Amino acid sequence: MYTPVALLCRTPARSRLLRTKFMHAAIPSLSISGPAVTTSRRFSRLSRTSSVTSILKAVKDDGCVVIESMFTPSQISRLNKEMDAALANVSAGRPANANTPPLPGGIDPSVFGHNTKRLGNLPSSSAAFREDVADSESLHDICTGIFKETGDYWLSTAQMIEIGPGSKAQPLHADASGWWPFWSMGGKWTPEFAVNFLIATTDTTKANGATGVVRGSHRIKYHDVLDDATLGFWQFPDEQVEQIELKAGDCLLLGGRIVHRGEENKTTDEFRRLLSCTVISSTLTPEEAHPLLLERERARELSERAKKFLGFRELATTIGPDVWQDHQQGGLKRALGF
Ligand SMILES: O=C(O)CCC(=O)C(=O)O
Ligand SMILES: [Fe+2]
Repeated sequence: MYTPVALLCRTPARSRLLRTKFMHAAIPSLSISGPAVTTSRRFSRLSRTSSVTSILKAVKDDGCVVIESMFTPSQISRLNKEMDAALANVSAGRPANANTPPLPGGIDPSVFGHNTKRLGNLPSSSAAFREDVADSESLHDICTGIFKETGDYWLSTAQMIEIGPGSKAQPLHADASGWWPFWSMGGKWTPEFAVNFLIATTDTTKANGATGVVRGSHRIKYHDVLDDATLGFWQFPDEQVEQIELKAGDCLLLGGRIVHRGEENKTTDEFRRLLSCTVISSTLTPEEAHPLLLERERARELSERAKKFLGFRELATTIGPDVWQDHQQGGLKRALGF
């Protein structure tokens, strides 16, 4: 299924028909089950030392959770230094995949933010990413809990998103929608299979584009709204989009279903930075081909769990065979020589 998020965020267009439908969508009725949507309660703000159980509960109940100080000031400053250098070579108003052809009609700047820079392939460009993020104890503890029903997990894509002054809001979307199970889950419960760790490397504020989320949208019943030919189920009035401000080092963990967007940067001089780190079940294919892109000499230095996270090890699934295997030479460790 072609989805707006695939068009707007990361992937080139595949289905002209569905894209055309989306572009002309009217605002449809929206079906959110469960308690009435209310903006009076804050989203949970937990911390690096909070129990994984409490973090998972918050994601299940609210669709997202803030994990305060998940990264230390020195980790963030190291990351930012590397990003300063890497972002200097990135053009604004383009998707993270610099090879993606421009969208028809010259709409790239409005879709990707005319003053927004996106940088992918972070394992290759950042030692801080390889050592502090891909090997983060909290990230792995949380992922182990989140993906326990389906097995192992790996990195789909990591992107630095720097929203510059004047960039408009990104289109609303849900991150798990890039994978087929999202569209077939209907009203039934399915385990999380794609989550996003949005790690602030600058403070994010309502003025400079702090991520906006739609409360209750993780309960949209897609089997109902997909019958609506307008495909406008991610269109919400601005009043329903609540911005979640973060301090540098905080992480906004999004479950795969919650509808959200990077917001407009209304400042004249602030560059909002967020590292978007999408992690998926081992049963799904990642967006970036990390093990084919990262130089072997760098991969060799990774911790065991970071090797697995970036695709240099086999991955277990709970109901099928292990995936990403070497069937002949005694495992990837042996085949790779590290
Ligand atoms: O920039 C943001 O605040 C949100 C980014 C986002 O939605 C994504 O990376 O999927
Ligand atoms: Fe997103």
